Amino acid sequence: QKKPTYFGITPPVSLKQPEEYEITATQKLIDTLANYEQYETPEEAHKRQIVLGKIDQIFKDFVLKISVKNGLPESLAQEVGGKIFTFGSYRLGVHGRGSDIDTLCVAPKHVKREDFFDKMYEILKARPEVSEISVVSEAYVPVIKFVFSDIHIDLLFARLGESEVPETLDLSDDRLLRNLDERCVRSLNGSRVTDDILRLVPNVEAFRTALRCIKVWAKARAIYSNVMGFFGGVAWAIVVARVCQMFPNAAAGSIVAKFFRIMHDWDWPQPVLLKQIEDGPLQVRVWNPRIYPQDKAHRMPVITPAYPCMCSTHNVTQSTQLVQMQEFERAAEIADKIVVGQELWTTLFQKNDFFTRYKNYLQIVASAEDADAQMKWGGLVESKLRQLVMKLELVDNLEIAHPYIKGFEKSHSCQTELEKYNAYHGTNNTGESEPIEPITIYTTTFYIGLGVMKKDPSNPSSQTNRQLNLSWPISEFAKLVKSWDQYDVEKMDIEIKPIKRQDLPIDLFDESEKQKIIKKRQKT
Ligand code: 3AT
Ligand code: MN
Ligand code: MN
Repeated sequence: QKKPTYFGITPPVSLKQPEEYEITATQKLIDTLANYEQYETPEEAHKRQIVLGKIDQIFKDFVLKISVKNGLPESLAQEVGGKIFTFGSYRLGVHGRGSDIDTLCVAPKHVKREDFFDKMYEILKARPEVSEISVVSEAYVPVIKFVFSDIHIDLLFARLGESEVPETLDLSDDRLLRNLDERCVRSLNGSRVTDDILRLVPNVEAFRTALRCIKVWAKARAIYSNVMGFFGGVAWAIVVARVCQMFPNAAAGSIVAKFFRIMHDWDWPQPVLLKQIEDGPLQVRVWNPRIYPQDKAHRMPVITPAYPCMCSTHNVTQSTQLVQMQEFERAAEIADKIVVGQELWTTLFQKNDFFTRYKNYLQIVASAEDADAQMKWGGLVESKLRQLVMKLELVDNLEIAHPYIKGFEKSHSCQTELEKYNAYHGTNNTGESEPIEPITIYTTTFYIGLGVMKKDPSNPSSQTNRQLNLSWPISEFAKLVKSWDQYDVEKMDIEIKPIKRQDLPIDLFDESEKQKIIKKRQKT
């Protein structure tokens, strides 16, 4: 069988070489991204390499130490190896100055998970370059997080079934996954997916520039968050890679312009694939909407290329899909003009208008009386917020429940009953109040924009009853988050209430927006 000479599951759409104007537009894109501080300096790049080299050495020393401890003669222990791999934005070559380095440590069979999360942690902690170190060994993907000479590192661990891990090891072989602990399979996955993406694009440089552009755009437009139901880093990388496959010779600027149109016109829920989904040696589920009802429910499936293939966008809801489609449409119109020189790239990156777009919002305040508890509680509420969105989507007359991509954290030192009340309820009430024992309350506040259905002129009754009844979604959501096994009724609370646009806290806006908002509010 003859191997196809192209990347992807269909032949390219066009093999056209870029025109002069497309090369110009791409150069302007690179300049604009540089102005947005998206590229690190050569010194910073060099520093990252030094840090990675040190971590590699620390890990190899650690593997050697464990091997000797396990009774291996020193001479043999020198041979067992151990290798680090990077993944995430650094591996893709689209990282910014503040990005972390996502690093996977691969060890031979006799190095146990506990060894890594105890001993390797101790060794790192003792290094003078290391600060802010913490272990999350119970997570879905266990990780050691730390800062090494000012560079943030996420360190994952996988233990293979072999007795040696040579420097030549390649993680692409599916057979490596046999008989591995599930946590190891998950830890290997990030690296296998990024490597596959790079292997499956025809022109890596064009892909990188296009993806950098899409990341800046998606963050500015507030549609970059897997947790909240939008595409996350992996999904954005895959969809950009797919468009690169369709136009192997196109310049990055044109790939971006085509990208928005293609995403907008895509026949969702047809999946975005970089290669055919394949079966493999594990007893794990591979994405398949014909077999699994959950998979069939995915609205905008973007499938990871490495076995076992998974949907990176299972969190997308009716509302977040609608928001993304609106953004694709806006961006397509702007990008078409940019490519022919009639518009600037900065127009594409204009900040979203989330906090002025809707007349009504839902405000969700998660609070606790100590910072540590609030970190966990705020995280739990965030991870469940999509459930609230999906319940809101069922409310009569509600067209869209649009979650903002991040929560806002605040600490409030309270001296009076009223201040305490305000902190818990996200209000700003004033008046006389009893002094209390001073207390600090920590809050994380989330917002969901509520778009009401347009009036239907052909149906007069639709104009009368336009009240939104939100009580069921609100009470159900409160019940859901409070059923968390670490919920502490004494220390934690949640307040969910509708809030009008003009009552949104002013600190949601940046300095340039504030003046305008204040003036507008004084008028009404
Ligand atoms: P940055 O430049 O670092 O902001 P990134 O794409 O590298 O962008 P992350 O470092 O957050 O983003 O994530 C890198 C990869 O790690 C993406 C995904 O494969 C994995 N990952 C991130 N967060 C989680 C998580 N909570 N659980 C499991 N895997 C995760
Ligand atoms: Mn990263
Ligand atoms: Mn990371």
